[in-house]
Amino acid sequence: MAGPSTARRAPRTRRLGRLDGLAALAGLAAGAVTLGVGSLAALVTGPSSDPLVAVGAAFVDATPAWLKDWAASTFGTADKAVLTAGSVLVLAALSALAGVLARRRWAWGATLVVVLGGVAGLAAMGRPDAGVLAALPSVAGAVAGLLTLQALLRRLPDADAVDADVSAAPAGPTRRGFLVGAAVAAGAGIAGVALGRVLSTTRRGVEAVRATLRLPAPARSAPPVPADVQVDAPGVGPWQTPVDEFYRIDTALVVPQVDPATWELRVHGLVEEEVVLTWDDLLASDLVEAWVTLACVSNPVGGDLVGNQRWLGLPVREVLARARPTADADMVLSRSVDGFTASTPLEVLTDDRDALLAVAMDGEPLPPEHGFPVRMVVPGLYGYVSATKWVVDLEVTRFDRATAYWTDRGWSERGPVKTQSRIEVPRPGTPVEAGDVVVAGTAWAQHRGITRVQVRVDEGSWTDADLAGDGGVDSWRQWRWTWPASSGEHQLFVRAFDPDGPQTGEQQGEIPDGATGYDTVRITVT
Ligand SMILES: Nc1nc2c(c(=O)[nH]1)N[C@H]1C(S)=C(S)[C@@H](COP(=O)(O)O)O[C@H]1N2
Ligand SMILES: [Mo]
Repeated sequence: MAGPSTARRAPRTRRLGRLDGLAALAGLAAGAVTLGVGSLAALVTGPSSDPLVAVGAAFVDATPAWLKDWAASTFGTADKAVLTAGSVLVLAALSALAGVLARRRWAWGATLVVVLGGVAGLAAMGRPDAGVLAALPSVAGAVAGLLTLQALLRRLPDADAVDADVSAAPAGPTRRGFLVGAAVAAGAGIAGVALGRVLSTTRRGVEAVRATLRLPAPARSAPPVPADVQVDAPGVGPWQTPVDEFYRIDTALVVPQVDPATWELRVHGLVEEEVVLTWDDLLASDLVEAWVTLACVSNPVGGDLVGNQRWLGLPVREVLARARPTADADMVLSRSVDGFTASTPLEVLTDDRDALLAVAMDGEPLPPEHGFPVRMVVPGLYGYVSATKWVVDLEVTRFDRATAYWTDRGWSERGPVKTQSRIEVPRPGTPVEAGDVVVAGTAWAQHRGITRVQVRVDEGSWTDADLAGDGGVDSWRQWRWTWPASSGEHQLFVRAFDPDGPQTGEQQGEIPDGATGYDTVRITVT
């Protein structure tokens, strides 16, 4: 039975448990200080050297394609925020553990902190744009974290005082004193992270440079857009996608900040002559303007990872002509400042289409998240094999010699856009009344052009829809059909034609080279 000694041991265990709780708090506070110092130090060494960013980016690159796909389809474009939140949670757990270990034996906790700092430092050094000091923020952060942890653990009340109120244990460290110290450290760390994030986007003044840039007038303007490209049907999206609504897809956790003054494009590999193009060279060249619809290979049937815009840029073939590719070359591997790569067939970049090194969208310098200062835009190809943002390098090579970012993750090495169409009105689930109902949407077959769109109701036959004005073969085309709707449950289907015939109705998912199948909506007619 419980004697006096066991009666005393139980509360002592509880007191030790509370000490572990306080030690975990010390660990959390030290973790926050680590991130804060790391984030501030990264202001000097570059955004990708921020420990949290570096680890997240390395994780993104190491993620298997199926997991990335699942994350993108589950969280959509919030996948980056989810990744950051997940990393912070894991880091918080490890920090708390470091605190608990360090209280028992300093060397254990310290080792964990050093290992975490080392992993972050290595991840930062492994980023494609890493500078020589890339590991510095992680190292500085780990040192600051260790000092914080040590200072806080010294302020831990001893086991017997942990429960005592202040007046009962006036001499030694108190619980309240410890909590104040931990809160101050954690607050300082979080403030450091916030300040680092805010300053990193303004510090280099790339946004300021962008705001004052003057772009030259095009040497060749885009052909005038017919007045009737926008179909007369409320609810159909704009033919010209507003820049701030243009979909964004990339692997960058922080938007790369590239100063045009230091931007260079190196063209090398299987060429007679290496070429280095500066921003001034680029702007001094004859720039052309073109309407091009950009689409993502991950766009599901009926999806909205597609947009149409007016781009200004230098045809890639002009730059390639200066470099003179050798006869055995068949591919150009474009590379962005953050290491993303795309493999584009050489023939697509040298034929007469408007494959551009683009500097503007809708007449304004590219927004940073769309590739400022220079990106590629290639009519007819999905973005993952052509539309490299923040592009800094073109390696002329061969498909049997080099592979690109998404090809290494299971996607096709070539990505011509598949002919697609979607129904935008009526929206699924909206009740409509029997009678004439406007059915309308958009179709695209970049660089081939949409020649016809047909609609089908239930198992009926295909009927031609009216096509809106034609903005050119590289742009999408809107369509409209008046449906004599009878009451009941109905299902509408759409299909588009390019000069080679109708799109396929065979259903395929996005992997490995783009989804196919008919877009469809179910409508209840009353
Ligand atoms: N540097 C870089 N460029 C990139 C990508 C990327 O991850 N990194 N993603 C590509 C993909 S998959 C697509 S669909 C387009 C999207 O361009 P947007 O974000 O301007 O719409 O950019 C392409 N260019
Ligand atoms: Mo994409």
